[in-house]
Formats: sequence, structure tokens, C-alpha cells
Amino acid sequence: MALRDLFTTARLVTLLVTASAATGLVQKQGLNAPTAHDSSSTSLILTKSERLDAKRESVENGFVNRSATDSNAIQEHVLKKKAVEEILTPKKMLSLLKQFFLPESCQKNVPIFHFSPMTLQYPVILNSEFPRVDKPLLCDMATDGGGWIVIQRRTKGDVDFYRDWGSYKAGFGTLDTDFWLGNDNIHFITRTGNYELRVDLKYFGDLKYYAHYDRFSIADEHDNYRLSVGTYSGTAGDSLKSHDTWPFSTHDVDNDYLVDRNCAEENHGAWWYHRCKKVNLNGEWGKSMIWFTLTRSASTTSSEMKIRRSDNNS
Ligand SMILES: [Ca+2]
Repeated sequence: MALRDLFTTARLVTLLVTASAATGLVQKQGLNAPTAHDSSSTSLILTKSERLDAKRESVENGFVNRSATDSNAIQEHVLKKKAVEEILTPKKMLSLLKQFFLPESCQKNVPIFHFSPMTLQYPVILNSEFPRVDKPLLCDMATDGGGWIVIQRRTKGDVDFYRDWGSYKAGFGTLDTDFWLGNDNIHFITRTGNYELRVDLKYFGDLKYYAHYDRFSIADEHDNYRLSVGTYSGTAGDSLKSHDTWPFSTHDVDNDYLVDRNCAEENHGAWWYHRCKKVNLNGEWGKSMIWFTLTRSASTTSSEMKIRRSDNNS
């Protein structure tokens, strides 16, 4: 190599080394300890890394928590749905069984299937229509299109009807023989709409008569179950009209018109006595079950009082 060439090479190396030292390229290649600037940068990078890690952890935790929450929610929803289905299914089954064996309503011209052929004409209704009525109802499906709720029945004479206020308030007897549905129950039913009343009577053995009133209701106990009846039609004569607007009386609660007499006690019954009676269908069996226009002072041989919703029947 010529001297000139050696000089040129040495000069280039010198320039390169000087340039490298000036720009710090050698040190930045990590061959030496980091400068303050580098330390700060690294610290910043670590901080960012930690933040990212924390964020990632947070996100992951959040995701885990959210997943757990979602999972719980789904699980809870499934359990609820299952519980509801478990509740509904037996209820639905029970409802179908009830409809099959014990119909829930008693309506005119609506046939009712009943499991016992013996009671086809008088099925027992599992009451759900009147929440405050605490007894099953006897439905007369045989008379005038059916759909009658029987509120009083005296066909056997096996139940004592000479009872006090509390008994008439609550009701007594048995549906398959003789009973009084109860003044509270009669009130709860008749206040739900417009009701008609039919009274079926037997007199002179099995001769049948009836009295129909196009409107019937009784007040609540505060008003002593006051009677309200409408227009009469029928074959037994209009005896009940004379009791219209009068409160109910029993031998222990005298609400009749006569101050010095107790109509319930005298007539061995309980009724909407005035002074005292034209009708006494809760009187003594076979002796004082009077419907005056039909029997005068004699007794009917059986009676049924029944009511039917009149404002939604076809
Ligand atoms: Ca009196």
C-alpha cells in the first residue's frame, strides 16, 4: 500500500471513531452502562409495561368477574325458569284436573261435565269466580237453561235451620242434602253483578211451583243483609215482595218491624221478617216452611232458592 493510501485510511478511521463517539452510537448499542437519559426511558418503558400488565390483569379480572356475573345470571335465570316451570306444570295439571272433575263456573246454557253421573244435574262447582266466597257451590244445570247457584236447599229435612246470626252469616248444612250458603257468601256473589232469583217449591207432595224475580241481592252485614228483589213472575205467587227492603233476622238478632215480638223466634226460622212473614222457607221442616200465596199457613214440602247472573247470560 502506498504511503498516500495509508494516510487516507488512517484519516477515515479517525473520522469514523470521532463520529461514533459524538453520536453515542456505540453506547446505545448496550455495550456500556445506561446514561441517565436511558435509565429514565427504561423506567418509563417499565412503568408503561406495568400499567399494561395491570390493565391486562384488570381486564382479565373484569372479564373473569363479568363472566362469573354473566354465568351466575344465566344460571339464576335457568333456575328461575325451571322453578317457574316446576310450579306451573303441576298447577296447570291441577287446573286441568279440576276443570275435568270440578268445574269452576256455573253459567246458563253452558254444559258442565261432571265425573259423577248422579250429580250431572247438580254439579258441585269449585269456586274460583268469587274469591271471598269460602265454600264450594252447588250448581243447578237442570232448570231453565241451568247456571243457577243454589243458595238454599231443603229437600231432605236432615239439617236444623233454627240457628243463630253467626250460623246464617257463615252458612251451614251439606251440599248434597240441605244447606244455607251463608249471608256473607250470598252478599259477595250478588254484589259482583246483576242477579236473578228463582225459588223452586214443592207443595202437596211433588207438585212443583216456582217464583222468579228478575233482580236479587242482599246487602252486607253492616246493613243486616237487607233484601232487594225485583219483578215477580211464576206459578207460586208473589209472596217475597212483602219482604223486600227488610233486614235479616235470627232468633238472637231481631231486626223485624214489630217492637214487642220476635218473628224469627215465633216462626222457628230466620228470614227478612217484616211483620212477621209471608215467606218462611227457613222455618221448621214440614211445619212452617210457608210461601203464603201458595200454601197459606201450611208448609211447602221442599224448597230451593237459586241465583244466576242475569247481565251476561244469553
Ligand atoms: Ca221484633
